[in-house]
Amino acid sequence: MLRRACCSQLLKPSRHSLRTISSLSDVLARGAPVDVHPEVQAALATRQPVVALETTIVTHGMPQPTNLETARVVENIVRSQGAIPATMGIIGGRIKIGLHPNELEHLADVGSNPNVVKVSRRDLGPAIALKHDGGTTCSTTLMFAAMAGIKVFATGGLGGVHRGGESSLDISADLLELSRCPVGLVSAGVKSILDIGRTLEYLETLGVPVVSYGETDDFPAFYSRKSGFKSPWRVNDSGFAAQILRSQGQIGMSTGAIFAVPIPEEYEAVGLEMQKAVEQALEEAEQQGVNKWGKATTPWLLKRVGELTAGKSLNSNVALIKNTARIGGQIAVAYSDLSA
Ligand code: PSU
Ligand code: MN
Repeated sequence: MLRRACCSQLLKPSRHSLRTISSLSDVLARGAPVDVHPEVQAALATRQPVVALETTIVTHGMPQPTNLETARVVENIVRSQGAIPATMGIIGGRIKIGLHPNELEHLADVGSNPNVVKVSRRDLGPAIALKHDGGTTCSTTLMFAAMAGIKVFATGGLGGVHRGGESSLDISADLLELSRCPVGLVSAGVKSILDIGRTLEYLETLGVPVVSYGETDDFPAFYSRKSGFKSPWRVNDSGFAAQILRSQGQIGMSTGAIFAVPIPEEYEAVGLEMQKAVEQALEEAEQQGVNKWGKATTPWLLKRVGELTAGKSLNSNVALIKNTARIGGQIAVAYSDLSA
């Protein structure tokens, strides 16, 4: 009897040992400052589809007032697909899983609140303890989604290995987080401010599948539908995307996945112009030593590309995130259909 109990224990590792992120109930039981929006809570309790959304794009990625307008539109697009949006953020040191409209407005009003922090994983403890406001990067949005059991996260651009990253070691925490959060991240690929080849290599090392979503296996480069690199996998249907997430979960993998959705075709023409601006911004950053500023590098480059393209990059940015929100909503719906 004793041996039997022992063996079955070996065969049945506790749920806990498979998890790298605490569940929301454990986090709340430990008294962590986390507020879940009632609508999100109700959706999670009844296994309705939910899509996580980030807010670094609101606080550090887009200028006012486009930042707030886009965040609202993106929430509505998620709803139009039959899913509930959960926009993440940090307000006064409290983690928000789903923001109330006034909280989203508060975070977006960076003019009145210039100290709002870009909160990546390493910033989370300090931002909570020191009661800061913060926009969540992909890394912290992934963490909160995993905590809450949200399976899909839609955004524009993911962080990656910066150019020269092989010596500077400037590699976004987003990548490592994708290896420990079982969440499908829907994005328009990574921007060519990054080293796209090394970003894909690093994701392979971390065991994170990169899946092109659509008609080709080209890995998109944010403003442009092609980066010159291929994704190792492709799907063209939300059901298959959802099945990938479910399969990973069934075999106990804690890994997420990247679904790379190219920018709509009508924006492709300006992609070349964007590319020139990206190269110029990178040169300027190098000359001015922006790379030495760490977390400010990405926001600085995004802002400079916007200036150099007289706002055209912003139009593209809005268009591609609307698109990823739509697909994200569809994948979330397909995932909850699978588990129904
Ligand atoms: N890329 C974009 N727009 C963005 C970001 C990246 O095109 O707004 C943001 C995302 O929140 C991403 C973060 O998670 O920047 C990555 O920053 P870093 O490279 O410092 O990790
Ligand atoms: Mn960095």
